[in-house]
Amino acid sequence: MLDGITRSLTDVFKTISGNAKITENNINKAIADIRIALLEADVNITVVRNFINDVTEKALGEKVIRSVNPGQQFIKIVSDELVSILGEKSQDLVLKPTNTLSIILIAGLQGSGKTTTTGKLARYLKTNDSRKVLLAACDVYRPAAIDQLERVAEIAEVDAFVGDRKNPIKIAKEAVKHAKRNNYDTLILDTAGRLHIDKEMMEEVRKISKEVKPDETLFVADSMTGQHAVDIAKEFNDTLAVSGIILTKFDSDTRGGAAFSIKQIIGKPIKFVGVSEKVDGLEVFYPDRIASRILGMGDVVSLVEKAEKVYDEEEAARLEKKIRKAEFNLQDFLEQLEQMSKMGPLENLMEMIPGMKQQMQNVNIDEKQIKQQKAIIQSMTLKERYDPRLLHGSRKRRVARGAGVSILQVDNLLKKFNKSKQMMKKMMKMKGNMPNMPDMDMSSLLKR
Ligand SMILES: Nc1nc2c(ncn2[C@@H]2O[C@H](COP(=O)(O)OP(=O)(O)OP(=O)(O)O)[C@@H](O)[C@H]2O)c(=O)[nH]1
Ligand SMILES: [Mg+2]
Repeated sequence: MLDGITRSLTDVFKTISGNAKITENNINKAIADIRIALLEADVNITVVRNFINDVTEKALGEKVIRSVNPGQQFIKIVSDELVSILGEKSQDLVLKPTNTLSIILIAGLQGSGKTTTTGKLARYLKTNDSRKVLLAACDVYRPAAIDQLERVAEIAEVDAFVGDRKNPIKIAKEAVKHAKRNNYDTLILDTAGRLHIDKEMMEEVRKISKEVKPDETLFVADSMTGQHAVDIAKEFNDTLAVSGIILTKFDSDTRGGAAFSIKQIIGKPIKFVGVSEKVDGLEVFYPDRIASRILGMGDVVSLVEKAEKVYDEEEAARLEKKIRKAEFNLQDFLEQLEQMSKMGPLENLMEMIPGMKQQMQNVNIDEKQIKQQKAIIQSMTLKERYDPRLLHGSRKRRVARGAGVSILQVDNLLKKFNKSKQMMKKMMKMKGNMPNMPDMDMSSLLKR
């Protein structure tokens, strides 16, 4: 269903690949085309606007890596941004261990695919997690709804509970009792859908939720309804504290906007997508795979990732040389801080370097502080960054104001910078004798 976006983006990249470097001029057309592609795919306008701003800023701010062409690098930037919009990583269901009953409440509009999804989810949890699943039919309004759920349960090879076939809240309550008594570990409640949001329906599902206190409340949205799905999801989320979204009919020929907008606007993750009418047509939602499917350019993305790694290594070598010659300046320091933020949470990074965690135990890593340090350096002119000795009186006041900090904080940064510069020099001398030491110890810069 994402073909439309894919096609438009492929054209965009063809245009930009011929250019020697990324400039405002040569990405303008590409950015405008991406904008149109997303709007045509029915992505929410605010989401599109933020996306475009972020991509532009990153594309112009990024240094071009020598071994890839700007078009390739631009694809990587767009890909990263797509992933961040879709939600970074896949999100599992959060259920209790199988010695207690976990409850999943399924809600959504009429025809969105709730009953079908209930069956798929049962099959998924049974096959992947060996769960003992019970389905309950809380839709008593549509004449054939209960029969449909029983059929769905049969296909998924799980049991169904129908209760008194009259009162959804009572059915839900009794289903919980029945499940506990018979050692089921997972109960999925299929609820009634209506054509539009109406008070009665919301009230009913809210009461069921209050009664059974579900572990997961999954909102089922038909991806074919585009932006409409987002508005509805918002209303459900206000009433029900939705914990995740399942986008159905992802296999259909829709424009795909819902997938982009829903996570951004509702702030809840898409956990699964429905990809067929069959019982096994449910897939975990992997943002990076979707992004690369959209771009149809997975190879390029991994090529750039590799090149970036080489680039980072070259950059580290360049810095090391500067430090040896005591040329390390605040601009380099800023670049180091940026590299560090790019690599993700510092705690994780430290864990990746053998022996680093112990060394860092007394060091308080504060990402907010890093942000502040970056802001201070960013408020300096290039000249000041190269020669911090210039920073006196009015210059210092200007920097403090620019970064929204006190003069004392600017002084602190400068002190730390000077100290670390000396320390780095010492370390570099040591490193000459110890070739296996990690490349650079930034710990002194991070101490409060
Ligand atoms: N192609 C495709 N069809 C789907 C998918 N999910 C559901 N459907 C179809 O959508 C239609 C409606 O599905 P139901 O599961 O009955 O929807 P519902 O939300 O339970 O509907 P009500 O109970 O009437 O509110 C059926 O024809 C399903 O086969 C999907 O992921 N892909
Ligand atoms: Mg149904």
